[in-house]
Amino acid sequence: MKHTRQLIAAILSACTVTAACAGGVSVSDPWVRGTVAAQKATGAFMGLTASAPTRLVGASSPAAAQVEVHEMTMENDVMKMRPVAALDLPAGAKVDLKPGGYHIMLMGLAKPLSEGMTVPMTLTFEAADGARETVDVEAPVRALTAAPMKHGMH
Ligand SMILES: [Cu+2]
Repeated sequence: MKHTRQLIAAILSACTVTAACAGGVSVSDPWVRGTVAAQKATGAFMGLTASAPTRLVGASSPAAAQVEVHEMTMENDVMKMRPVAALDLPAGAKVDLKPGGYHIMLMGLAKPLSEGMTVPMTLTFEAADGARETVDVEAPVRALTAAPMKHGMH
Protein backbone atom coordinates (compact mmCIF):
# COMPACT_ATOMS: atom_id res chain seq x y z
CA MET A 1 0.00 0.00 0.00
CA LYS A 2 2.88 2.29 0.75
CA HIS A 3 4.08 2.11 -2.85
CA THR A 4 0.64 2.92 -4.15
CA ARG A 5 0.39 5.96 -1.96
CA GLN A 6 3.80 7.19 -3.08
CA LEU A 7 2.82 6.74 -6.70
CA ILE A 8 -0.38 8.74 -6.25
CA ALA A 9 1.55 11.49 -4.48
CA ALA A 10 3.99 11.64 -7.37
CA ILE A 11 1.17 11.92 -9.91
CA LEU A 12 -0.54 14.64 -7.92
CA SER A 13 2.61 16.69 -7.48
CA ALA A 14 3.36 16.47 -11.20
CA CYS A 15 -0.09 17.51 -12.27
CA THR A 16 -1.77 19.43 -9.47
CA VAL A 17 -2.35 22.50 -11.57
CA THR A 18 -3.57 21.72 -15.06
CA ALA A 19 -1.35 24.35 -16.63
CA ALA A 20 1.71 22.87 -14.99
CA CYS A 21 1.27 19.48 -16.64
CA ALA A 22 3.58 18.30 -19.40
CA GLY A 23 6.57 19.67 -17.56
CA GLY A 24 4.98 23.08 -17.47
CA VAL A 25 4.88 23.63 -21.21
CA SER A 26 2.93 26.71 -22.11
CA VAL A 27 1.60 27.26 -25.60
CA SER A 28 1.33 30.81 -26.90
CA ASP A 29 -0.41 32.24 -29.94
CA PRO A 30 -1.18 29.01 -31.85
CA TRP A 31 -2.45 29.36 -35.41
CA VAL A 32 -2.91 27.33 -38.56
CA ARG A 33 -2.34 28.55 -42.10
CA GLY A 34 -5.57 28.53 -44.08
CA THR A 35 -5.84 26.41 -47.20
CA VAL A 36 -7.41 26.59 -50.62
CA ALA A 37 -9.69 23.91 -52.04
CA ALA A 38 -7.89 20.66 -52.89
CA GLN A 39 -4.90 21.59 -50.73
CA LYS A 40 -4.26 18.63 -48.50
CA ALA A 41 -1.53 19.90 -46.19
CA THR A 42 -0.75 22.98 -44.15
CA GLY A 43 1.32 24.13 -41.23
CA ALA A 44 0.48 24.93 -37.61
CA PHE A 45 2.57 27.42 -35.68
CA MET A 46 2.93 28.53 -32.05
CA GLY A 47 5.35 29.41 -29.32
CA LEU A 48 6.34 26.71 -26.82
CA THR A 49 7.95 27.45 -23.47
CA ALA A 50 8.85 24.64 -21.09
CA SER A 51 9.73 25.17 -17.43
CA ALA A 52 11.93 22.06 -17.45
CA PRO A 53 13.79 20.35 -20.32
CA THR A 54 11.11 18.74 -22.46
CA ARG A 55 10.73 17.48 -26.01
CA LEU A 56 7.83 17.78 -28.40
CA VAL A 57 7.59 14.22 -29.70
CA GLY A 58 4.33 14.18 -31.59
CA ALA A 59 0.98 15.72 -32.37
CA SER A 60 -2.41 14.69 -33.63
CA SER A 61 -5.56 16.40 -34.83
CA PRO A 62 -9.02 15.24 -35.89
CA ALA A 63 -8.67 17.68 -38.82
CA ALA A 64 -5.79 15.76 -40.42
CA ALA A 65 -5.09 12.12 -41.19
CA GLN A 66 -1.42 12.53 -40.34
CA VAL A 67 0.43 15.08 -38.21
CA GLU A 68 4.21 15.44 -38.06
CA VAL A 69 6.71 17.80 -36.50
CA HIS A 70 8.69 19.33 -39.37
CA GLU A 71 11.82 21.35 -39.79
CA MET A 72 12.33 23.69 -42.73
CA THR A 73 15.80 24.32 -44.04
CA MET A 74 17.44 25.95 -47.05
CA GLU A 75 19.31 23.54 -49.29
CA ASN A 76 20.91 25.01 -52.40
CA ASP A 77 18.50 27.96 -52.26
CA VAL A 78 15.53 25.60 -52.08
CA MET A 79 13.30 25.46 -49.02
CA LYS A 80 12.91 21.88 -47.89
CA MET A 81 10.94 20.29 -45.10
CA ARG A 82 11.70 17.15 -43.26
CA PRO A 83 10.06 15.41 -40.31
CA VAL A 84 11.94 15.48 -37.03
CA ALA A 85 11.52 12.80 -34.39
CA ALA A 86 11.55 15.33 -31.57
CA LEU A 87 11.92 19.04 -30.99
CA ASP A 88 14.00 19.97 -27.95
CA LEU A 89 12.52 22.56 -25.59
CA PRO A 90 15.16 23.88 -23.20
CA ALA A 91 14.03 25.07 -19.78
CA GLY A 92 12.72 28.59 -19.75
CA ALA A 93 13.50 29.44 -23.38
CA LYS A 94 10.66 30.04 -25.81
CA VAL A 95 10.89 27.98 -28.99
CA ASP A 96 9.00 29.44 -31.92
CA LEU A 97 7.28 27.25 -34.47
CA LYS A 98 6.90 29.64 -37.38
CA PRO A 99 6.85 29.79 -41.17
CA GLY A 100 10.33 29.05 -42.49
CA GLY A 101 11.32 27.10 -39.39
CA TYR A 102 9.87 24.40 -37.22
CA HIS A 103 6.20 23.73 -37.70
CA ILE A 104 3.56 21.11 -37.13
CA MET A 105 2.51 19.65 -40.46
CA LEU A 106 -1.10 18.71 -40.89
CA MET A 107 -1.46 16.25 -43.76
CA GLY A 108 -4.47 14.58 -45.29
CA LEU A 109 -6.80 17.40 -44.32
CA ALA A 110 -10.42 16.32 -44.01
CA LYS A 111 -11.59 19.63 -45.52
CA PRO A 112 -10.24 23.05 -46.51
CA LEU A 113 -9.40 25.33 -43.57
CA SER A 114 -10.64 28.89 -43.76
CA GLU A 115 -10.40 31.90 -41.48
CA GLY A 116 -12.79 31.69 -38.56
CA MET A 117 -12.33 27.95 -38.10
CA THR A 118 -10.46 26.48 -35.17
CA VAL A 119 -8.26 23.40 -35.43
CA PRO A 120 -8.01 21.25 -32.30
CA MET A 121 -4.64 19.58 -31.82
CA THR A 122 -3.15 17.38 -29.14
CA LEU A 123 0.58 17.82 -28.58
CA THR A 124 2.62 15.09 -26.91
CA PHE A 125 5.60 16.10 -24.78
CA GLU A 126 8.25 13.92 -23.22
CA ALA A 127 10.03 15.03 -20.07
CA ALA A 128 13.70 14.31 -19.36
CA ASP A 129 12.69 11.26 -17.31
CA GLY A 130 10.72 9.84 -20.24
CA ALA A 131 7.29 10.64 -18.84
CA ARG A 132 4.85 11.65 -21.54
CA GLU A 133 2.01 14.10 -21.24
CA THR A 134 -0.36 15.71 -23.70
CA VAL A 135 -1.55 19.27 -24.09
CA ASP A 136 -4.69 20.19 -26.02
CA VAL A 137 -4.45 23.27 -28.23
CA GLU A 138 -7.18 25.14 -30.10
CA ALA A 139 -5.51 26.89 -33.02
CA PRO A 140 -7.45 29.51 -35.00
CA VAL A 141 -7.08 29.46 -38.77
CA ARG A 142 -5.47 32.54 -40.30
CA ALA A 143 -6.12 33.26 -43.94
CA LEU A 144 -2.82 34.11 -45.57
CA THR A 145 -2.31 35.11 -49.15
CA ALA A 146 1.28 33.90 -49.05
CA ALA A 147 2.08 30.98 -51.31
CA PRO A 148 1.70 27.58 -49.71
CA MET A 149 4.91 26.09 -48.36
CA LYS A 150 6.81 23.97 -50.84
CA HIS A 151 7.28 20.40 -49.91
CA GLY A 152 10.49 18.53 -50.47
CA MET A 153 9.42 15.37 -48.76
CA HIS A 154 5.86 14.55 -49.62
CU1 LIG B 1 6.04 20.56 -43.35
